[in-house]
Amino acid sequence: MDMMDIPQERKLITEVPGPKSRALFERRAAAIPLGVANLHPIVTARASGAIVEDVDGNRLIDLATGISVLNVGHTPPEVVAAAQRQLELDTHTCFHVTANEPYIELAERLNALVPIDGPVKTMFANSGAEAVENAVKIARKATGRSAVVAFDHAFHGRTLMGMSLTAKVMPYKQGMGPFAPEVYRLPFAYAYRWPGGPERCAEEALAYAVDEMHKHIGEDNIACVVLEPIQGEGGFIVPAPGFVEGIAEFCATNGIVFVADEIQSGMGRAGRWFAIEAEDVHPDIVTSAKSLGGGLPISAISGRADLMDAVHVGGLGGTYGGNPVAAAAALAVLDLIERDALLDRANVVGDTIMARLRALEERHPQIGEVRGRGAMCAMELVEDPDTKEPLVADTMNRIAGGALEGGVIVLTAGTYGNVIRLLPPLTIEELLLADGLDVLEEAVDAALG
Ligand code: PLZ
Repeated sequence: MDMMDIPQERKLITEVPGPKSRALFERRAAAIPLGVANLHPIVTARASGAIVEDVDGNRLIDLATGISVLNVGHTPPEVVAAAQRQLELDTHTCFHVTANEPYIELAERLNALVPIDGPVKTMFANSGAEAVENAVKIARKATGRSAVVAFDHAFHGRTLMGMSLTAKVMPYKQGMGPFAPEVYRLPFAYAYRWPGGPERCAEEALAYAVDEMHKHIGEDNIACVVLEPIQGEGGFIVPAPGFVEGIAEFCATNGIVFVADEIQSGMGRAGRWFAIEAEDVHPDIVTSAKSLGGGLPISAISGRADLMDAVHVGGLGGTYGGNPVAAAAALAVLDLIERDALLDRANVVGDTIMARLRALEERHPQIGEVRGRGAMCAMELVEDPDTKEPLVADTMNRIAGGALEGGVIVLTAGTYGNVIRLLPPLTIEELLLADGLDVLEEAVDAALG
């Protein structure tokens, strides 16, 4: 066992949050702006595998993984060692000044992995938002067009273009406009809430989108469509079958760049390297981030070589993009996903979670829908299954807060904040996952009565 390994067991030695977390949160309140939110009032001391140990010594089961960043688990020794090795060799020269091998090798690895047809090239940035920004820049330069299409319930980041593409106004946009121009929003094929019912969702959403792109935007004006193959922040919305394919076909026919934002859904989370692989669709550009770096900040923009090379020399980049330490960590992450067959594990973990959520759904009519792919699973909660009115925030907080008090970290999501999403490490041990789900189940039972 590695020196820093933490036993993979839930263990509560104080109430949660404990006194040390509470004291640090007082300092935090004085030193850090209100706008930077915390979902849980916990301060981390260290983390390993699927366990987060807080400053009070409590060991919490992490079913949130820093919002989909630790698909390979916290601090796996291979990733830590790769980053440490690179730290001692070279931390930064800036790729624009002198290149480094991890950047080049990671580009080669991703070029071979992304489900894009033909030759592929990849560049790196630091965050998901920056990846989306670059995808739009490349699509605009390559097409000579300016319009960008995004969807209801989408999340693409907090920078100006990212925020403009993001759907939800509170908390992400309120009072922070004006937003980037030439962004158009279309309905997403959200079967559970589709007015005409789930059976008609894909067909109607697609017909509406195509008509809108033709009549109101003009296909010849559209540089790119940016789409999450499974929406993340929006509530783990799996698009109704056929919708994504139809959008991709419309893009291909009309010279529109199809961008799959895989920042949350990629790197094995949905049981495939990239969630879009379930759709029989070949995107033109794929954005990756989060679990790519296994905890270190790095994002990737992979695209058809002809598009990527449409930008003139010097038109892309940034000081830290593809930082060698983060790139070395990312290479170790890709190795781990391959070595430990984590795509298969994602499906096993997902089956376990789905079975438990479905059993809960039987007991509680307020669980309106259980959905997901691979280990990207969620339940949407409502006040009443007929009206589908979202469950009130207070009850949602009791579920997430109840789980935390029991030693399990879960996340909410959704435009209406009424979704519990589960993002455990793909490496989580079965017994630990079962224990975490027991605690969640108790919290749901207590909150829903
Ligand atoms: N695209 C699909 O999920 C980040 C946001 C957390 P950054 N999602 C977590 C928060 O409250 O800000 C995300 C995403 C998709 C883009 C992004 C943006 O990635 O690395 O946070 O910039």
